[in-house]
Amino acid sequence: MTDLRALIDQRGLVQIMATHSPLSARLAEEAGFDGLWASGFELSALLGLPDVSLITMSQHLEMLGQIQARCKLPIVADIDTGFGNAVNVVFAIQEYERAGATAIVIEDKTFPKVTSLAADGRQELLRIEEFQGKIEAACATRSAPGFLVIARTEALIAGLGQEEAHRRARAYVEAGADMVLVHSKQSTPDEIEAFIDAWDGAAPLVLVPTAYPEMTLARIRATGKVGMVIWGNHAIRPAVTAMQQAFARIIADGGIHEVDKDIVPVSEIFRLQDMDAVKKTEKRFLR
Ligand code: SPV
Ligand code: MG
Repeated sequence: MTDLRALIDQRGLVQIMATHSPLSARLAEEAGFDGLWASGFELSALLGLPDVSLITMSQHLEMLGQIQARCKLPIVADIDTGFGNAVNVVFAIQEYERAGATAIVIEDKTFPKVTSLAADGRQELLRIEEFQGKIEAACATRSAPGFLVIARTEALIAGLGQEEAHRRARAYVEAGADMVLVHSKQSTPDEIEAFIDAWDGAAPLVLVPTAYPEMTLARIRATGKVGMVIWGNHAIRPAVTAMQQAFARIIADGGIHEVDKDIVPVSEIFRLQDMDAVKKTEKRFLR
């Protein structure tokens, strides 16, 4: 398991791809991403549920464990609000470290939370002091020094403005956060770039540019203040696009004869399932 902190020190900026399954994790690894985002949004969507604190810690940990068993990339776990107060955070950190996470992101919303990018989402934030307690609890509980505690502020998402976002980000770094994720749902990078410009660099920032896709990797790197970019839901959305298109074509074409040439062959799925290993095992042990 790679030490993400060391990787960020070495590279300056790492790219983390969203995932919801061992299969999507393996594809992200083969594509060359530096790590995985064990996304609550993606797992909720996979289960056909809205991302409003419905999935349990056990469900999320199970996904993480399954991914970890099949993929070597470091995992950044999206632990939402930490499943309760600081007491719950202590328990969660123990569980996520045991499950093999390299980092956690914890957000300053109240439980149950509402997904950030919903147009009219009900966004309520915790008192700063209470969230500082959760950050301190996470830092005091981790056992691996390389385990990153990333504080996520939803101040811009909640419409509280730049000043409040900075006040919160600074307070979370004072509480011990290694990095600060600042989230925005504006459709242009203006809001996030204004935040970055005024940031004193007390800790590296983390961005999730889903809503403002013109914020390219080069543009993010040029700020010099961002250590991690999370491509937040880019495993589940391309999967949905691909399935919608293929399913519609099968209905329209009256069979799979047309679509077949545009999808991976079954042999590619065998490769991703490690069927070769099964063959070797058969040869060695089946008598
Ligand atoms: C997630 O992927 O679960 C996130 C990112 O938290 S977002 O959905 O943009 O809030
Ligand atoms: Mg989430």
